[in-house]
Amino acid sequence: LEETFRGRLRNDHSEIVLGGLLDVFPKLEQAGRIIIIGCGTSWHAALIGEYLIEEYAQTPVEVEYASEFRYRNPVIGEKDVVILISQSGETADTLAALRLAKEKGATVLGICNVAGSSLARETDAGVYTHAGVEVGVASTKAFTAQVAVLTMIALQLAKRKETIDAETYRMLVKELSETPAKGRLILESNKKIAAIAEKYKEAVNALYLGRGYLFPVALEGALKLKEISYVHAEGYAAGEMKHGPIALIDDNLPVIVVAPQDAYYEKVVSNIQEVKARKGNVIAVVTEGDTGLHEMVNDVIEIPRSHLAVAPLLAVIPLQLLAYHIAVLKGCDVDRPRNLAKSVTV
Ligand code: F1P
Repeated sequence: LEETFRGRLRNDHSEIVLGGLLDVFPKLEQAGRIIIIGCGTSWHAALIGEYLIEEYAQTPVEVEYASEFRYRNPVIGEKDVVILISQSGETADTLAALRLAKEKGATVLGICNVAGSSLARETDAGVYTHAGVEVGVASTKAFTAQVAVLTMIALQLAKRKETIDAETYRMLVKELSETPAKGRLILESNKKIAAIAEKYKEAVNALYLGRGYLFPVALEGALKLKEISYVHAEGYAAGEMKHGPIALIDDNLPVIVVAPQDAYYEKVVSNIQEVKARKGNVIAVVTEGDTGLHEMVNDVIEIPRSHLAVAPLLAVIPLQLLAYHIAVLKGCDVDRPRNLAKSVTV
């Protein structure tokens, strides 16, 4: 995160500078619609981007899987701005989506980690995530960096469109600037998370729940567990639990609930009660000091208090660590999971 913010967040919290987008910001301001496209983890980041841009900049956003977008006949034109997200910049579906959007006259922007990649070359403009070299096949720090870039885009756009006031803008830039230090604090829970992983290493299924900005984080937590530990995991918007997944809950099912004290807190607590009433095992990611929840659930992982808009950057870390420890305990190769490729170029 520090690298992603370097030179982009002014120390006095007065400004976000996204040099790569300077020329295209007027296009973004006038966009009738923004379409964000990616695959896998990048698609989860896109969903958070949708929530942030609609909340703060009030531009309509659609999120698409590149693998769907490229094969249908999407209604898209010159007024649309398409943001393509890819760690590698070489994912075949994302590149095909880019070319289709370009052909139809849209402005195409990239969020990418690899300088000189096809995505970086073919987009009109973009932002590098500066997530360093991703050694593991499954995206982790690239996700955090993608979300950080999308948050900066949303806030910068909101400022330019004057859909947020100067005070809110400064407060959110400050919140962003505090996330690297808060992220480091979460890493100190590593041993505790390893102990929780030990308890659940035999699980064959897992359910991840979150609301609002933390719904895509639940999706991402489930994907990480699937990718590196080969445990079947489902991520759900917590409010959707009663529409199906509730049938899965019994005393064998770990349910990982992202439950910081935010605007959705009361609702998430009632979801936890529903799981507990059916004897599910709840691992909750909570705001530090939230002792009320400690008593209600089986295991807790604390994260520092933060504004809702930056919470995904923090809440995903314990979920990545949990997937990592379960994979290690199961003897899986966390860096090179079976059947997966770093760049899916076909
Ligand atoms: C997309 C992706 C990753 C996933 C795995 C396979 O890659 O689905 O999100 O973790 O590595 O590829 P990219 O387009 O972001 O490079």
